[in-house]
Amino acid sequence: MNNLAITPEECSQGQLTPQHFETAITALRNDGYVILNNVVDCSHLQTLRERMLADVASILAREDAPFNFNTGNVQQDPPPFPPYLFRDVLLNDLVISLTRAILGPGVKNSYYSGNTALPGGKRQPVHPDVAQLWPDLEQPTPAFGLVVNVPVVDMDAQNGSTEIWPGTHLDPTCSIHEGSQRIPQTILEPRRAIYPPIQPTVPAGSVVIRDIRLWHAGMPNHTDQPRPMIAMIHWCSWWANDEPISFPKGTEEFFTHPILKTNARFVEGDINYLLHNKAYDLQK
Ligand SMILES: O=C(O)CCC(=O)C(=O)O
Repeated sequence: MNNLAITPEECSQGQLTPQHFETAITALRNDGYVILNNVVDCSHLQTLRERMLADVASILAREDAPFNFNTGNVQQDPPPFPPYLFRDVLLNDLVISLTRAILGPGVKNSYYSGNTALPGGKRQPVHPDVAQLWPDLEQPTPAFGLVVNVPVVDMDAQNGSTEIWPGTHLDPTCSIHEGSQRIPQTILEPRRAIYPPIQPTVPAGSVVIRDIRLWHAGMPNHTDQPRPMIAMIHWCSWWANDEPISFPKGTEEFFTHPILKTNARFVEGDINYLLHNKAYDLQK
């Protein structure tokens, strides 16, 4: 069971029922992902959606637009300042209870960006965001990073819901030591026969948590509207390869949380959030 209907009581108490907690942890450990429905206020998403859809044109106007793999998917940060900062997005207690349970004490968020699937784009190659840390593992290691995706619109196969390959976070075949994070076709096909990929329907208000090693791909968006999706990364405390996120001075209090540390840099003045990403492995 990977898709959980979270109740208003769980949201208001900031705590999953023991049964939901157990199911979510088992899904994350065994399949590498879980979807929590109804955990983000839709009015918050509407505020984000209006701004993010308006921002798409400015990002695409860049000569060096930050496309990922191909021009169908662009890296798009949400506006990192009020009135666009929401606790149920950035510091969601239900999400944190799970990421803390998997990643241990000192869990930290070091990423606040997103992916926008553009109308008419191609699919991405299947890839993990970070592969196994060691080559030729006999046993996969425990999780060290979890991606927390917050779709800003309803997401399904029509508008390019992310394709995910359940269980592949435990596959030892590909490590960070390979030149490319693209999973070769010769590995994909046998895997497909064991456990084929899925493209889940994810209503706005849901959060998808996935092991950062899980194979996945951005998919074509067959509609005429961009599909923005926020991405955060929760890391175990000892992960050292992360960068602080820039937020404006004056928002320090917002990020105070008893469990999740936000790896933030609080800066004076405007944050040029539409300029800071770079293209990744782009083959036009
Ligand atoms: O936009 C998506 O659905 C996924 C994008 C992605 O996986 C990536 O750009 O690395």
